[in-house]
Amino acid sequence: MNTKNNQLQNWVNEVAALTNPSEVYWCDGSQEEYQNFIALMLDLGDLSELNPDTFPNCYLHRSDPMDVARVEHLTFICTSEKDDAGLNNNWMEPNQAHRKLDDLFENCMSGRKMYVIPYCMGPMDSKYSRCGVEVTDSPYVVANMFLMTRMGSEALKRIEDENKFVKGMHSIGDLDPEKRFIMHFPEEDTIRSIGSGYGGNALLGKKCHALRVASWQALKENWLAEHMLIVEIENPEGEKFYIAAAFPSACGKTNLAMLIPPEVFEGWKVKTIGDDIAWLHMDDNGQLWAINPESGYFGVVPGTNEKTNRNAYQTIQSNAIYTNVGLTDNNEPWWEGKLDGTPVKDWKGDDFYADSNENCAHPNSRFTVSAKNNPEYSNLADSPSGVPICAIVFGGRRSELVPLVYEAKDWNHGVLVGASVGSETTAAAAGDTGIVRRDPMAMKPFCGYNFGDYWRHWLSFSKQSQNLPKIFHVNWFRQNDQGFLWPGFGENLRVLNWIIQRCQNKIDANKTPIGYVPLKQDIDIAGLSISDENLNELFHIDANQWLAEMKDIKEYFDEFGERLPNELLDEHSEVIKSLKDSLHSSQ
Ligand code: GTP
Ligand code: SPV
Ligand code: MN
Repeated sequence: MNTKNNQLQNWVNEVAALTNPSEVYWCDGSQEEYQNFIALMLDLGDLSELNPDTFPNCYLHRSDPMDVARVEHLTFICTSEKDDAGLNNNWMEPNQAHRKLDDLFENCMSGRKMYVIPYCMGPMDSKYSRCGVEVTDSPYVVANMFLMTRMGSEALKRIEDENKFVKGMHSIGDLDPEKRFIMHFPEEDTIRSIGSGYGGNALLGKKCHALRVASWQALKENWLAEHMLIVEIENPEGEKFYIAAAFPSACGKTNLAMLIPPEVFEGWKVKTIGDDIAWLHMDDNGQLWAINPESGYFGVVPGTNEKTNRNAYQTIQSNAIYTNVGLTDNNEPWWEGKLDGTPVKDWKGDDFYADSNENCAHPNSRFTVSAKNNPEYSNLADSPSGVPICAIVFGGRRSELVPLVYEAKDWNHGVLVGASVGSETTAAAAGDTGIVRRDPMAMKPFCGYNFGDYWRHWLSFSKQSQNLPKIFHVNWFRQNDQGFLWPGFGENLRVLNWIIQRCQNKIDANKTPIGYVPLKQDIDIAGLSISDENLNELFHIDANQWLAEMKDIKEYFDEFGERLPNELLDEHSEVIKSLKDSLHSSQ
């Protein structure tokens, strides 16, 4: 017996009987164990050591070149009713899915060891945290889970006491993309993933548990599991504000969570609570509180440097695992956007030449680090009650149309704003990049149930509370033929400052058909070289283009049929009406 909990012991025995590993190892989560796994992977050739003088305790992992990102077309939600998964998800009937996976998992670990990882998503002593156990045959997964979750003996103890945990079964299988599936059984608190060793496909605590399964639990238990960063902002007066923001994958969450204030913002302090996932609960006063279920970051490497984000750059100088970056002539990691070093190997390990048209690092290359590595880590990330959220910010990557920032008229309109998010696809998922798609609340790949029900759940909060956060939308990615109109990164604090002042009811705004837009004097541009023309462009709202956008959104909503809440359509009609009115009055 490895645990006194029968449910857990029986399940692990069952998985072992099916997958047939040579040995079963229960992880204790100690630093020593982590170092042993690193040594094992160095031995196996799964990792190589990076320059120990400049990048101490940092390692490079090269994944299979066919296994470099999430695979949305192979990700399924297996609910008994197809409609519960919704057309935002791929669906398979649960019995059929289990049969298919049983075949794939049968003997898949023979000759390999199986590792049992008990983990706790969220602070160990928080009532909002939820536990899980991932069983895997990948030492890389163990090492990543060590850096990113609270895993090991303490989590096991909580699981034994609660007798409740999400069961996650993972095997890299033979990495054949044809036999790759990431399947979720929310009604059974179960995840089964095979054929990939990469990120969100394999680190089951992250997207699979903390978003897809947790969003289902959150619906049943009246809370929210969201693809959101959580950031703490302190102004020079010493007032602290906590903002949660949902942007799609590779659209700026980690960077906003680790923001460095511009020089002219003297006295401002920004600290990170979380960079990817937030679990939100309402207290008796109707205030939303957020915890970050994770304790580490799996962040996009390309673009990270001392100028764009000094914190992120410092965070990955030691004790980091790099996946799919290139190498310099002195064995340092290298990627597009790195300001120094001479790259000589690309992410596949092939020779790299400066004049190559290929990428040196894979566009979805990632770093894994403990959150404690972050120089601006907030201790409140460990607070069992979380932090009180004053603003929720949605955003997307839109080279056209969408202004730098606007504020929703109220909560229900804010739900429309979130549900309408469109964003250009990125390398975080397999498939074409740069194509605008609807990504409601940045949850298209991560909502574990029908979006119609999800929007209804969001809307229900305005009936439960008078104290909800204000809702905003931002877009750091507007472009003209010269590139980005807005400098982004640290300068985004100028926009957050406006958001905070709106939350304090300190300033007025322009009421437009799509929401409140800043009065020009209220965005502090001191010390920023931005032309008036660009600034005007960033706040311009073209009613005709917005009418076309709203038509597109309506077509998308209509696909959800009966599950689509009427209130959302009402909000949509309101916006259309104001857009049309604005056109008439300007004629
Ligand atoms: P996931 O981990 O996939 O969920 O991504 P994320 O939302 O955390 O995105 P991240 O902060 O890692 O940024 C993704 C890419 O966008 C990186 O290449 C960044 O350099 C770039 N980026 C982030 N913020 C900004 C910004 O304000 N402006 C511009 N132009 N680029 C940005
Ligand atoms: C994302 O794609 O949103 C990520 C990376 O945060 S992964 O963990 O692979 O999902
Ligand atoms: Mn993410």
